[in-house]
Amino acid sequence: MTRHKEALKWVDEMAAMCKPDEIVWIEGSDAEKDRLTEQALSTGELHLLNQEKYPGCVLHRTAENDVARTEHLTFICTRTEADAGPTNNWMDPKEAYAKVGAMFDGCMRGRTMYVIPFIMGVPGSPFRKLGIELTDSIYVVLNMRIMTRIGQVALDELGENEDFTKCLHSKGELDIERRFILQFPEDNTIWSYGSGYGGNVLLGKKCLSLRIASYMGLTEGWMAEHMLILGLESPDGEVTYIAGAFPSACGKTNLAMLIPPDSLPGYKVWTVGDDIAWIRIGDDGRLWAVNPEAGFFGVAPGTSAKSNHNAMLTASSNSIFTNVLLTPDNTVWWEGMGIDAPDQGVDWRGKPWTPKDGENGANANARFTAPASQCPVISSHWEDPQGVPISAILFGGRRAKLAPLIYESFDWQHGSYVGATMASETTAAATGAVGVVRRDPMAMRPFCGYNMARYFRHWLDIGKKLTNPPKIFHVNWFRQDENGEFLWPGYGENLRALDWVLRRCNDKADARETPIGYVPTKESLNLEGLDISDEAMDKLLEVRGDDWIEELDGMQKFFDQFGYELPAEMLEEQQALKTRLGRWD
Ligand code: OXD
Ligand code: MN
Repeated sequence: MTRHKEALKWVDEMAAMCKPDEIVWIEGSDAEKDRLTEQALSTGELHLLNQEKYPGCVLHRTAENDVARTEHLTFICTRTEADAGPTNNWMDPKEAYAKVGAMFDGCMRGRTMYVIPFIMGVPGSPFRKLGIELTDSIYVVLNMRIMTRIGQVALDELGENEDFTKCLHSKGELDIERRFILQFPEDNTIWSYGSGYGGNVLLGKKCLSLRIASYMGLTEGWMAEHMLILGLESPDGEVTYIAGAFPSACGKTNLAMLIPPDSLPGYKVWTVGDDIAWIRIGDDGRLWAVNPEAGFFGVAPGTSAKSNHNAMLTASSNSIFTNVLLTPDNTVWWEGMGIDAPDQGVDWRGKPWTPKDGENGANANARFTAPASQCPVISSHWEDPQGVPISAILFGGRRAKLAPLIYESFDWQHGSYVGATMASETTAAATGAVGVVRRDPMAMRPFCGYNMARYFRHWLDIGKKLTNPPKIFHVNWFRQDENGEFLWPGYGENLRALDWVLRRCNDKADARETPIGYVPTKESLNLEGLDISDEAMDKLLEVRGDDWIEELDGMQKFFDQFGYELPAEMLEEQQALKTRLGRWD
């Protein structure tokens, strides 16, 4: 337990509201994990997988209506609506506490309340943040155990008076009509009711490390970003760190663990993080980034030995699979796993399944939760308390048209504009239609804990303080030809774009200046050993003025909603792009 008076008082108060039969403080030991796993196996909350093939692995199925983040039920609860801004759902904190407090009232009767002290970041790091999550779900405890650092180690950091984020979760009735994910940035508090899906309930992840942390970053002068972090080792052995913001389910985990193609010998990619970066200005005027998480909560469908062999290896032991297909030999399978479907199985809903049914065996947003330490290419700096220095930032999304394979922004301000006007086709990571283009600035639209116009301001302000800013690039692995075929092979071949980034950082690669930024000349990309036609390369690097002029409309509409709060620099960049496009043919 702890001598932290405020924590004890808060746990008492929440217990008085939720009325659990029992309260259990989580210590983080292996014996505790085994005990909880046994218990969850006995109730069917977890299913034990084939321990020879998947040692230490279990399977969980969420409720059918609860398989992805629910953005329409996610609220930023600040005193004024303007503080949440036009891209967030807002609820008055008083109303939110009253409304959802009534749902929490008595919700843990007959259940146990687990108290999970946790650290985002590494113990002893000046950049770590502490939280305590109260939950009635063993699945949550076991996931938090992988994704964060829990138990005694966190209590030790908490001491008697350290600040912590108060995180309260209950599965409630798992009724979508009674589901709310509430962030109270001004109170350093999160309330999540009625869900059992990872992004809604592992409160250290999206809710704390992005929504609450972005607000902390604003007030404390740092940035919480939806970014992977990787170290790219070049043939001369030097490692350059790159951070990349991509919307959910756009391949961050794959890029973070990329395996270089044989035709580009001597390169290595080291994984620092696959989803979240906390970034600060170092004494050297550079940006330094840490990964606050301890595990990966990756999308299973599409993950294969070909697309991400390292993720397959990482998740082959001590991992939790959610909403995948269960095979007759008690292992897991999903669409795009790169191996034939079994003749039959039990699908993510728990129903008998055969490939002939014509339905997916795994949910499109099925996940694996795996310890980062098991990743074969984990960086030796992934737990460095100071983080790693960032030389380049990538923005990217899914765009069938428009954006070239890669381009470089002119400077930090222009790069911030490129990030602010990012758009992507939606994926299954959140409920709602898939494949619709929506603006997703810096891939943070669902995760920014305050008014996004002020978030843009924060980006611009940070840039002004950097004496050695990273270069900012935009990439698009998803451009298609007229027949809807992807033009770029992706996966390991994405290294060719990273290699160009590296050489641009060292002034060793050519580019042509276009209205949108510097685009590689064909010759400046290393295409050695890649089977791609000249015509495809031309299309991949094409900047079509008409398409961009059309895009300006969408960008302007997006900006308009922020009114006077939008930083003037953004409009300046928008106008400058318009002018450059006017001169371009
Ligand atoms: C995630 C997401 O789970 O972005 O990382 O949805
Ligand atoms: Mn994410």
